[in-house]
Amino acid sequence: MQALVIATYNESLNAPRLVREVKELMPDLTIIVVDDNSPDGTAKAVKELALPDVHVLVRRNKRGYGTAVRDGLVDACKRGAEFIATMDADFSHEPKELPHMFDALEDHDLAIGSRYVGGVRVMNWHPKRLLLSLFANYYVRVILGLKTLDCTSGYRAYRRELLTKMNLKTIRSNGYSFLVEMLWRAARRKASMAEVPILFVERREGESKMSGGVIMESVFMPFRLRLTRRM
Ligand SMILES: Nc1nc2c(ncn2[C@@H]2O[C@H](COP(=O)(O)OP(=O)(O)OP(=O)(O)O)[C@@H](O)[C@H]2O)c(=O)[nH]1
Ligand SMILES: [Mg+2]
Repeated sequence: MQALVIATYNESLNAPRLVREVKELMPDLTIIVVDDNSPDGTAKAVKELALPDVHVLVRRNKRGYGTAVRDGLVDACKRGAEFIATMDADFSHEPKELPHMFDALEDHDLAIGSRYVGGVRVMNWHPKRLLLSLFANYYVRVILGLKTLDCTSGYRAYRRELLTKMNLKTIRSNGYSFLVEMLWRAARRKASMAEVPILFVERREGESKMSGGVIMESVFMPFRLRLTRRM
């Protein structure tokens, strides 16, 4: 069984459309939307689609991207999914790439939808944002010794066996750091990883959740991961 986890916060303009599009493309896919009680009614809008195998987990308040994805992954495992993908709700990750992500899991433990493999593919990003992302990726590769060109892409697919080895309960980072920590844990468990080329498109609807706190977490977290390994 294959599943998809989508974290949402105030995505009522995007999430129902995305879920419908993905279901048209892959009718048998189980979709788990993890919403933090969005004031704009995202959860209700997805539930109203009343599509088969679409589940909405509503958490009481806004607790961040990382823990939302983690809760979704745990839920997907409980439901018996073998291959589990994650994507953003805002159409930055194109549904048509999803089958390629699952295909890559046939011979890998982890598939990363990569903006930077074989050249840079991002649309409508301010150059400052692109530079920040490229720098952040270089930074974590150097400090953590990761080989992946796109360490902060949230478009991914994991094999269940890998997730069960990764001890998700103890993951503490929450923003982009969550993505880096997941990669680090996978690398330490000798996971085989595929970078699947994707085109990343900046969101059209809804507001950005990029914040100073998220950036600061990303600056310190790679050091924390290295230090805890030493201890
Ligand atoms: N459940 C939950 N989802 C979140 C939270 N923060 C962000 N998300 C969702 O996580 C996904 C990624 O967040 P984005 O805001 O798109 O992050 P980004 O792509 O780096 O930045 P922008 O697209 O510029 O806003 C989206 O589907 C968001 O709705 C949160 O606190 N809780
Ligand atoms: Mg986005």
